[in-house]
Amino acid sequence: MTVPFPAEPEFSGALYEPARFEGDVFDLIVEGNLPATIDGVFYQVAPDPQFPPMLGQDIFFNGDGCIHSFTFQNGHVDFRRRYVMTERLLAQRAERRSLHGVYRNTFTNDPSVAGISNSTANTNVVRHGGLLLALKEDSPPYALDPVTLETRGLWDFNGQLTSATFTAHPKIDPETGDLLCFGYEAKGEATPDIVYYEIDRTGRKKRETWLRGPYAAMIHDFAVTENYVIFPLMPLTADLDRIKQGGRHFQWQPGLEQLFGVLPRNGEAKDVRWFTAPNGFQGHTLNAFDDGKGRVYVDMPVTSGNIFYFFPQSDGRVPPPETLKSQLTRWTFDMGRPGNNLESTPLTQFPCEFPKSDDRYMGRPYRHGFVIAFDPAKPYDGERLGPPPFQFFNMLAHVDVATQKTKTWFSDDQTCFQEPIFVPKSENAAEGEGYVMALANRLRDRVTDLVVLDAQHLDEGPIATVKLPFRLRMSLHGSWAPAEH
Ligand code: V55
Ligand code: FE
Repeated sequence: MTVPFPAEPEFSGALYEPARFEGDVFDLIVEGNLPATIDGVFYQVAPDPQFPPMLGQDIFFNGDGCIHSFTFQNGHVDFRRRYVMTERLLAQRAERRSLHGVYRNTFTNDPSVAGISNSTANTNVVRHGGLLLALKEDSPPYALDPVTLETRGLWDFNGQLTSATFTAHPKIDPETGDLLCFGYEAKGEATPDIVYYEIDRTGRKKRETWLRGPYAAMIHDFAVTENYVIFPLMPLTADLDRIKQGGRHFQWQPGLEQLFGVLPRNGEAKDVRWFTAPNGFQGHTLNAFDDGKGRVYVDMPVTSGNIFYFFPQSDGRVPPPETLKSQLTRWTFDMGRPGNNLESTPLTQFPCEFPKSDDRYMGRPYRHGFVIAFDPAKPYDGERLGPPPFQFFNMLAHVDVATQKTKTWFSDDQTCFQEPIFVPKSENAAEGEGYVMALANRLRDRVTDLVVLDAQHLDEGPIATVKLPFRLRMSLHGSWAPAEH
């Protein structure tokens, strides 16, 4: 018998109540006009705990990864949802209960799962080398069948992966199709080691560079330009003693600066330069590029303090979310001069996250960014829905980073958007010409839609709404994989 989930915000409400199902819907109902030329698959992943937490509470980041695929062909959309059959989920299913304790702390797990992978495969999903990779930054990827979503198992790139970990935010080089990726805590729990890899489109490792940070810290996302790799070390540090004592993997450090390691792509550890900026929370990277003369530009939302309330500072404190200031920021690193030559310029004034650009311009000069944003002045049905939940975003936004002109779309007083993706209109369409797709969780109606908008006219609202006949749980990242025919 599986008991109810705890009545905690992490497990309740229309966003966070676990959904737990697997299934298929053939030919979803579509309202509006879905272009028949959209041809490919939108993959996406939600942390979705199979069982109530062993310790009676848990954080969102520790849920079992469940993959969504939306397959677009000839104006039709088919849906599939499957759990990643991780070693840890299989062990839980055999016992019909959770066997896992504190997030990224294997010392708190049930002894029966010692020695099996701790990965939940719950953070991002990308297609590479004929496989679908489900990613969690504490572990190697899981490989899945891109069509059936059946789990093949942990994937070490045919023995080429030398690190204990692999990022959830790899990039694809638009010229070569190479997978540009890294691991942090790469030699094991709380180690300051970082590795950078380039793996070609057939799965062959072309580059491997090892370096060490001054301390072990979360490096959730990163950036790659034509000539440089940028590692943002967040003021969230890992400490093996704390972990061994059963504590949290990460702790916010209000006294630490934002740290950036900048590595020439063809360089070695001795070539890394470290830049710092005042304490703050480095978010996901929108895009980055360099000018060929040593100036490196990295665009990302930056927040004035700790967003991750579940990784408090040592005295247990977390700032109330409404006291934090957040904006899309352009960092400029000058590699041509010695010293801490790092400037920051705001690109927008409103809080936003889950940024995506046109992948064909990854690491190259670009203009178009797509984000989800929060406008607290817009109507919200707090009477029925309670206070806005963690990661509540009520708008989709298009930011032209050249002109800083922004177009937004607000749906209604119950809708929370998930990370948008950009789908080019055709292979050769101009940058940013295409569609933006995003899941829209209708909190009051307890259903989820997939909205499709013209990327250049977000303010006009969806051209098509793909209807799911149920609610999906809060999700994280995804990607577009064009049809291969
Ligand atoms: C993040 C999410 C994670 C994680 C570490 O959003 C960082 C950031 C879903 O898991 O393990
Ligand atoms: Fe992320």
